[in-house]
Amino acid sequence: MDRIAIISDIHSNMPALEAVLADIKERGIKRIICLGDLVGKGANPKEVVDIIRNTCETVVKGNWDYLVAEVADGETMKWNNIRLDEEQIDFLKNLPLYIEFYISGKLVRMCHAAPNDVFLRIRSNCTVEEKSVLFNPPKNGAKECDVLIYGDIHVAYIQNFNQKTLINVGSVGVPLQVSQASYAILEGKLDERTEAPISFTLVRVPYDVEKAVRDAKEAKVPNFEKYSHELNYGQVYRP
Ligand SMILES: [Mn+2]
Repeated sequence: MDRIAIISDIHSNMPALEAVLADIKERGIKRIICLGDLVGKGANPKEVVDIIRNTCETVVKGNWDYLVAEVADGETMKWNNIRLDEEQIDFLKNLPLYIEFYISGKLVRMCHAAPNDVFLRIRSNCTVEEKSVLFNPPKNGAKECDVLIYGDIHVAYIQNFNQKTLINVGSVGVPLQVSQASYAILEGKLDERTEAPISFTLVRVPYDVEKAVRDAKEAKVPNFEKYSHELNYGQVYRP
């Protein structure tokens, strides 16, 4: 069996990323795919981009990666942009929007929010009809996928419907509902077109939330109150 760890939405949170990478290593998993939103919100955009480049075999583009590297408008995006060097900006600009491969007879597609749109937000409580668009072929000649794995909403869940499986891996750096870093493990026979056993695991990893909050305060990240609320309570901040 082949095992792949899928991480997403690190948002510059180093203590959370380190805890997740240590857990992946402890389990002996060698392959890691990242579903975007490396930067934004937390204290360490530069360090996080470097670590992700060195540890992940594939990285897809998130909405924050796009906004920080390619738009850089507004206080938060500028704060992140100026902390990255030219090579890191180029790396974020050139990320693909999705990747796909076969595992245990299933065509698996992975993206940040939707295969062709980093801004389409499909929440866990959306209807099956709304969620179904994620399985559509992203370009002419592509196929409908069997399994779609995404990030963006920071809420981890697995749902089966209409012979398909939809998985959100949650967020490493700004996890909602439970204040522990979230990621997923996919296990099956890689590049196998014949159906075989396959498994999807959602993992939660405790990490030093206090340190992440302290680092962000010291770094004077924009919207610190909102960020610390999200880390401490696992809820979107509503003042
Ligand atoms: Mn995000």
